[in-house]
Amino acid sequence: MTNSTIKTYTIGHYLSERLGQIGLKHHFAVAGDFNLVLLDQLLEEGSTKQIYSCNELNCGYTAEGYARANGAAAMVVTFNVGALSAINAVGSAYAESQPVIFISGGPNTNDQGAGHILHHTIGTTEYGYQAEMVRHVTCATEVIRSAEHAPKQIDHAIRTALRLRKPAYIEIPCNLAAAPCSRPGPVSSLLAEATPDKVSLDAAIKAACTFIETRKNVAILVGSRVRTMGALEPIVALADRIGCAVTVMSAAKSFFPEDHPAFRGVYWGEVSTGSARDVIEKADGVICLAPIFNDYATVGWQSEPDAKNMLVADLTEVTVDGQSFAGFHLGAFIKALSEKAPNRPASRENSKFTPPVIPSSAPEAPLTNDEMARQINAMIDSRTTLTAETGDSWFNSSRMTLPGGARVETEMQWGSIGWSVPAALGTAYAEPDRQHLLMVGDGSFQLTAQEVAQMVRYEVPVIIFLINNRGYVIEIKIHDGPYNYIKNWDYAGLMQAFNAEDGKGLGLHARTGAELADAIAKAKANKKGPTLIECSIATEDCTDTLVRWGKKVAGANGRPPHLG
Ligand code: DPX
Ligand code: MG
Repeated sequence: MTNSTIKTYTIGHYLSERLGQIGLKHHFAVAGDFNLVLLDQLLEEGSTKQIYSCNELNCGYTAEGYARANGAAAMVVTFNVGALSAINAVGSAYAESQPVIFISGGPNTNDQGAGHILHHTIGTTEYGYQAEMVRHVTCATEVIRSAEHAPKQIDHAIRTALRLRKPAYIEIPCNLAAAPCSRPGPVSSLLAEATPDKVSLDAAIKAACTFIETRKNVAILVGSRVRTMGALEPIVALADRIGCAVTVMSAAKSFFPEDHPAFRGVYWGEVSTGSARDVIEKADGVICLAPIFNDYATVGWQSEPDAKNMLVADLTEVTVDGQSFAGFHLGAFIKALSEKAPNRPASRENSKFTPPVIPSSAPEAPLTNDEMARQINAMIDSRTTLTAETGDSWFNSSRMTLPGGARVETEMQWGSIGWSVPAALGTAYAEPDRQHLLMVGDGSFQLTAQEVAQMVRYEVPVIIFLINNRGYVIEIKIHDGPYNYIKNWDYAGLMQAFNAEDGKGLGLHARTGAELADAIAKAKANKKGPTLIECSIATEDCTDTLVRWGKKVAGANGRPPHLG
């Protein structure tokens, strides 16, 4: 049924139409009796396609990955048993600044406050606790109680999520999903950025120009939250205007074109690439665009630009020379600054960029981490998205050389292993015309492996590099113990189980460079499903940057408590 032929317009239809209006083409779901009627409404209105996940954690990560590529996403789960599983993924969306609309079915309104004990709940008679839990990982929490108020509550959640780039929660009782409801008004009030406060923006630009003018050695440091801007052109325009060197943080790999002449590498303290460390540590003025300086990014608090030398432009505020300005979004600030900023080319003129070289090995030699990373890097073109899971895949992706247009997705703030398999699937749904590569370690894969079955089901050709190094190697380097070693699986063999009678997924083994090259050729030809290439490498074989970084992070974790 299409929207115009719907006879009775319902709350579920309203939500469905809004999701389509904000630019979603899919929503992700796991069915359960508290959301079945809602799922019917979403199918009936039909603005977005319903895609199923194996479980709610995966559903959330798929939505999170989709939002990265599409700007926003929606997921639908059932009450408690579904939603509580999804909270980890919604935490990721919060930490990584992704507007995921988190929709849960809820108990029948007649059971609320009636002293009834319901299935799927903790067995008490009050049902507000799910919304209370979710409140901490969302920017708006709306529990629908009537058809009359539903439109404004749904709009409030969606508008807040889009403006703040954070997840928002909507709970719809199972007996209200099909309740008659008014039709939506124009969507523009949900989409539009709030009009920038021009006075505040002008003051911020004036302060930023003074900051740049009064520094000799200015550089730009790009942080991961610029992802929320979508396009990179404004950042390039700013770099061109100032004429300075540009570096990216590790979580912001690919958020500045590496083939741009101002690019100087990844700034990650002592594990930086190119001349990024020199550029940032010599600068007396660092323009930080939406950075997150957490313990991982600062290599255990060792490397953070000096606060007095920093201008920090975050999503909704700018801090410069001790003053703070708000009332406009990052994009508006960058655009305005790129029209007014003074020229300060010293950092670019006095530095060079030599891309890291990843060593190769003989084709018949046992596969090494270097040879694997080198071959994956060679596959990356301007239409490739590489998703890199927490683990050595971070350090491998960090040292890759990217053509303009290539994209790397990591989850360095939340860092929850298992994220990447469903997230890469979400990214691939959103951008079917790109090539999707995934690097995931054996330990991480074991958390969410079953989502590969959805890649088979929906014929999504993600190429998965499963790095089988027999354990949690990043943890081994930070703090070793028996808990870092895992049960080995026949990862490539799993594909046969996921294919069952009709799937077209491919599972391949690579134990040498030649086998990997052969597997990559087969993967590229397989357009009707995922290809999982199990890359077997030795446990001790990892990037040297991981080892150096791991020691510092272990030191930071091991600091004794301050007493008194
Ligand atoms: C853990 C991590 O095999 O990658 O390259 O071998 O390290 P590497 P693997 O995928 O192992 C990942 C492992 C166990 N972190 O080294 S990073 C702790 C952890 C986490 N997230 C969750 N649980 C535990 N990051 C959900
Ligand atoms: Mg591993």
